[in-house]
Amino acid sequence: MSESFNATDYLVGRRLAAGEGDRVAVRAPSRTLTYAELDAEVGRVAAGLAALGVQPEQRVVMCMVDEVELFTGILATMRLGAVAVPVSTMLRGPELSVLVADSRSRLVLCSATFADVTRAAVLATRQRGGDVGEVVVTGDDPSGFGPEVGARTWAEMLAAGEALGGIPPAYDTWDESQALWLYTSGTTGKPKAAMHRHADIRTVCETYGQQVLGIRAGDLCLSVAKLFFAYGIGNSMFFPLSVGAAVVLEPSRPTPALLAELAARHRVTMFFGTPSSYGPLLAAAESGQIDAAAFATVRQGASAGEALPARMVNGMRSVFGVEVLDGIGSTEALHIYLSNRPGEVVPGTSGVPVPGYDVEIRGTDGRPVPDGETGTLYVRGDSICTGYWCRTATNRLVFEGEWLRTGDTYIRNADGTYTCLGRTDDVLKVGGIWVTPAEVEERLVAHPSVAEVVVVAVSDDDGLDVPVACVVPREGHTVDPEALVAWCREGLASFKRPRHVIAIDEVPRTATGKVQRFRLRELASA
Ligand code: 3SK
Repeated sequence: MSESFNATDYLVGRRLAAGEGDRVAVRAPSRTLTYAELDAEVGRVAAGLAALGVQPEQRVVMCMVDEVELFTGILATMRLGAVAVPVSTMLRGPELSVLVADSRSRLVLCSATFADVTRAAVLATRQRGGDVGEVVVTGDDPSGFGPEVGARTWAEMLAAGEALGGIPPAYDTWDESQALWLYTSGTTGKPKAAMHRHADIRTVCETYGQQVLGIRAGDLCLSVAKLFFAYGIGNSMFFPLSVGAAVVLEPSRPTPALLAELAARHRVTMFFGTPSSYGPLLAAAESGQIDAAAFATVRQGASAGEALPARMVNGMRSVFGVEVLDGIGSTEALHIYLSNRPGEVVPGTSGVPVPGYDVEIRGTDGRPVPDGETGTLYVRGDSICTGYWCRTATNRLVFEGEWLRTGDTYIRNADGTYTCLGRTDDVLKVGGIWVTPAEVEERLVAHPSVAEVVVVAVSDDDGLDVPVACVVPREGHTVDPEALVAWCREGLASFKRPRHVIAIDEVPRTATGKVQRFRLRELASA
């Protein structure tokens, strides 16, 4: 029999019961909320959602910036026993429509900035027979939606809740009840919702949050990844609230200058970045654009999304004095399951398993490989999602009993740490020899003309894989294919050199920051 458990009680209500309601929970540009104020606001939003007809187990899509409305919208939805579905704010109307229709959401919450995208998505969903009943938009002007969509404002939703006369009691959810669906496009490009239970939220807080990060009540968290990412919602909501700590929410895109300003102004203690943000931060400090002292109060940094190059781990330590724990997680696991530990960082590795998780590296025969041999990483632990919503065929491939097949190629080192070698499907065999794209990329990115590079396999005329480098040039440089191939010949075994080099404007990434190699493969084969 499942236990009664509601993640919103665990994250917010518990604090009030402990007499800690006056602690600060959220600092957003619009306002600062204590735990008592957050609890009251979550109650008001829950009443508004109930007034709009939201029932337990129904899904509520949220296309919103990181602000108080998204924060309380997620918590209120879970409190009602309904399922919060925060989605990427980078989507276009047709892409958002796919998620609204797929999740069978009858209500969409959106920030005013995404009114156009949401309007297009709702119209497209209805056109394909989807039943989106209501849209609620922040701000005070819903007129842009027009009469055919008919949105109401956030304030109108709250007023409808007040008219109901009181805050609805928290629904009696269980450990097993659905709480949060997060869409992941993965590297195949097809979005699917990873379904998470209320208990999964408690698991990630009590494992990575408390046993690896050691997050505590006095902490103030700042995350580059937004709340709609699994990485972001853990960093900015689950971990701080689970211990009575606070979070800084920032709706805009986090440039190095903005991150430095926020870190200094709020005296941030925990900073959560990604490899694509640590690079620009280091460059900005080195060029004098930001002052490294802005991060002086940060006691711990973390990184995920893709492997953090050793030079960035070392750079963050020497330039900012910040120890960064690189780790790997996934939307399916809700958060990080392999991570470096404070005081024991091994740069260039993903560290060791997080307590509560087991990992295995399996070869093509499905059996665990010995240390030092590469294979596909599998993970098991209590926060693994119950599956993808309505994706039976994919579920049968990805979830093998208790184990999740991550699709990442890993090696276990002699010291017990694990190193990421890229996606399982990315490793190439050139002339019968395995070539790891990461190795060729590391060489190319050391060239002064290269800002970013991704190496993919493309079939040649004989149907054999050859490495192709897709290069984003540094500002003020152009891509010189011959010079770059010569550079690789100089620094690598010749068979590893790219056979072609193409220039690209930017590296395409998934919502969680993973490189979409399939897109580059398409581009390189065209
Ligand atoms: O990509 C990752 O490493 C990750 C980490 C935490 C949560 C979600 C993801 C995708």
